[in-house]
Amino acid sequence: MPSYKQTEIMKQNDTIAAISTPIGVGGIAVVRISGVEAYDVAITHLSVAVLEPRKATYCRFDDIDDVVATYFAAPHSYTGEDTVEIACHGSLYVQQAVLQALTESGARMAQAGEFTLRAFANGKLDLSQAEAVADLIDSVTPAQHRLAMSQLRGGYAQKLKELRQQLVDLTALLELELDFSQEDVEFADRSQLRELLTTLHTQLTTLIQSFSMGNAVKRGIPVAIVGAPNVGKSTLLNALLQDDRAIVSPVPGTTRDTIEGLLTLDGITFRLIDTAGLRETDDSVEQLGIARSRKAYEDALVVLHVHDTTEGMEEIHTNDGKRHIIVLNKCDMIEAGQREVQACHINVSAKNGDGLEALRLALKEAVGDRAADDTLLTNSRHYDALRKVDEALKRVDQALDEEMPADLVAVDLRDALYHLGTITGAVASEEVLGSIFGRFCVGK
Ligand SMILES: Nc1nc2c(ncn2[C@@H]2O[C@H](COP(=O)(O)OP(=O)(O)OP(=O)(O)O)[C@@H](O)[C@H]2O)c(=O)[nH]1
Ligand SMILES: [Mg+2]
Repeated sequence: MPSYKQTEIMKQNDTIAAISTPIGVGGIAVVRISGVEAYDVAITHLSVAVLEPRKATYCRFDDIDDVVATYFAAPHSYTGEDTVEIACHGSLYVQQAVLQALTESGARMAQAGEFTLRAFANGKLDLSQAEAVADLIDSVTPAQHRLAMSQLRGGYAQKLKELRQQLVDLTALLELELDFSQEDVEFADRSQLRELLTTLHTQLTTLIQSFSMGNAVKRGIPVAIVGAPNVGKSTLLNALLQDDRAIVSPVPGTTRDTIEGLLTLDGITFRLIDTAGLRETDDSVEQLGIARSRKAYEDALVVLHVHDTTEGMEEIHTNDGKRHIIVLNKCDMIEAGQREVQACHINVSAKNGDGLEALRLALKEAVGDRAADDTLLTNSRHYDALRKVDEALKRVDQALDEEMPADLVAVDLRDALYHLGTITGAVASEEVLGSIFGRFCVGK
């Protein structure tokens, strides 16, 4: 992992270049060059005399390739510096030759994430937005994409701004009191301060609590499929995924290991986990599988309890914060009129697909609006920082209770502001920057 010294961030008078498209052969590849000399370095290789800003220019790059060059003049570029993007043919040879030509005439190879680091250093992005860019690049599911976009410029980014503003207001109010006390004036009314603090605390708590949901949404909401052997759990998994993922057989105890698959419904991704059927057994392999089933159950936010409808079922009474859905499978084996119909039960036939639509609906309802919220907290670094803000605010609250002098209260408030600042990078350590930008590939 590269280490970013503060001095390195400040020192940006060199020009960097990298291939910004993925390694491999493609239709086209983009080589990017950024820095004070980007334009001069690029133009020496091109068959045109000038590049106009923001115009794509078709020209020749040395005798290597026909390319399209686009010049973004500072500060109107991703990095905030002069940048030239050269789109060449996607041959490995051409990409490397173009990059090499640029580095031989004054640019140096960029480190991982260095373009985005420069964007941060030039105030184009704050730290949480830079992290969102990494998440956006990594996003595979619609939910990951939505959360990354929200962190980049959506509800979540807005929420952080609001929190910061409220903290600043609070501090200002307290400093007013500090000013007064210097003039030896008694400033007794702290009720407004209290009110602001309470509002702030409530919002902060909601955000902190959204972390478990945020994480689940990002990775896929864990849904455990549990039940006795042979009830049709694996058949149900396959039917929901529309894929022949798990082995199905009439032999009880077929599934030994947990088997996962992703299912996306209306933009929400669920991580379905088929498990080994729960029963008493002497088979040591099956026992291991059953232990894994229990673990999958514990970690799940939603549990599908599958029963064979011809065999009856037990009621479930739990209050563990999970959503429980009772699935009566093999409904094709009994007459429609004889099916048990209760609101919390869903009759399905994993075999012929009956009732699967109702089950999908129940899955969506189980997470409901919570998963669609775009102010969910998903980043563990932010989570840690917000917890520290929370602790500092609790100390402020206590100090107010104990009627501490304003300057003591102010210390904790500033502490809260400091920790909030670490999220956006208003205050950032080398270590933090290194771990964030080290996540990127070269060229980003
Ligand atoms: N008629 C009918 N048979 C089904 C249905 N679903 C599953 N089966 C059959 O039930 C048997 C067991 O199915 P599995 O999906 O392997 O059951 P399981 O719950 O995963 O079993 P274990 O992995 O052993 O715990 C197979 O013969 C399936 O074809 C259904 O909806 N209707
Ligand atoms: Mg199975």
